[in-house]
Amino acid sequence: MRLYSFTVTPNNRKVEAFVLHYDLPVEIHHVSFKDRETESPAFRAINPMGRVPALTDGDFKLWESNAILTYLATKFPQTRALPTDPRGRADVDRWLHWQSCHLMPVMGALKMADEKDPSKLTPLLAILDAQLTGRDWVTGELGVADFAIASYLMTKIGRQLDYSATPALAAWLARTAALKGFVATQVKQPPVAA
Ligand SMILES: N[C@@H](CCC(=O)N[C@@H](CS)C(=O)NCC(=O)O)C(=O)O
Repeated sequence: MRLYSFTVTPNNRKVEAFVLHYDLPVEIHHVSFKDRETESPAFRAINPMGRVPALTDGDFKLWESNAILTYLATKFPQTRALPTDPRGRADVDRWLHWQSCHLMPVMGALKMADEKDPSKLTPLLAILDAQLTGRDWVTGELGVADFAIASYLMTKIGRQLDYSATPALAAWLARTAALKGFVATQVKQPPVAA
């Protein structure tokens, strides 16, 4: 299995951190944007969107970071990172969609804005804090939702937010940041392309 990645962005970091946390047998290849690798026909044959992360498993090609997370968790059930019962799985899917449909767009808009107004994130952080109150992890056990959401709150903007009004979230973020995979992917600069 081969993961095409670029550690520094949250969508890439969530998958790399997952692979490294569970020591999965996945080769991580850091793409070179400088060499326009993602524009090459070879890469477009893997992901026609020309984006990372992307995964190959034999002749199977997969892109979209959350789909890659759930594929890896399914392929490696020893991770216990994805429930198999319908309600447990739906709960995880809910939080993955929340990350991509709500958290990511608001954080993306904040990143692009000339005048940053982090209060736009307040309702979302309150919802996540309520979910984490009385729980160590987003869906109970450590799993893919933690990797998907935490990677966004570890970005530059995420690190600058004030979490004093969301103590359960703050404690969870500290727990996730201490996970082996997140420690291993804690880079400030893009990795040097091989
Ligand atoms: N929804 C996709 C987003 C993938 C994405 O936009 N990747 C960015 C890095 S985070 C990328 O490859 N950008 C390069 C480009 O747009 O050329 C996912 O979650 O995997």
